[in-house]
Amino acid sequence: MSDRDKRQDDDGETGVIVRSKTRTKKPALYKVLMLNDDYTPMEFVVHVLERFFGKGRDEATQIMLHVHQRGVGICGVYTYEVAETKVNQTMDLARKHQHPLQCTLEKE
Ligand code: TYC
Repeated sequence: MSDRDKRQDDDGETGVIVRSKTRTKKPALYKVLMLNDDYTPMEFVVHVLERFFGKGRDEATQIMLHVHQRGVGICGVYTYEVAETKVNQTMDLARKHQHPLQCTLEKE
């Protein structure tokens, strides 16, 4: 008998044990993608990756250079609300500094 079933069966009654929902679904994951452009300073992109994506300077620089050279790169993989927050934080700061940096979500 599962722990969940035991918890369901503590009412002192005899009879049917209700098997309630014990299976949980893993949440869907989303990639946050950064797109290259010709104007956003490299240092700004590295700063965003450190500040909002928790990267150290070396990894942030590697991701930035990957995007610069290949056109697109992955900043990280998160559940929907976390990914959406990071996209919004990135776009808000870029807008504030008048950089055209673009960041999007893609379902894994
Ligand atoms: N291509 C930009 C430059 O040469 C740098 C850059 C890198 C911009 C990554 C955006 O997502 C980006 N200044």
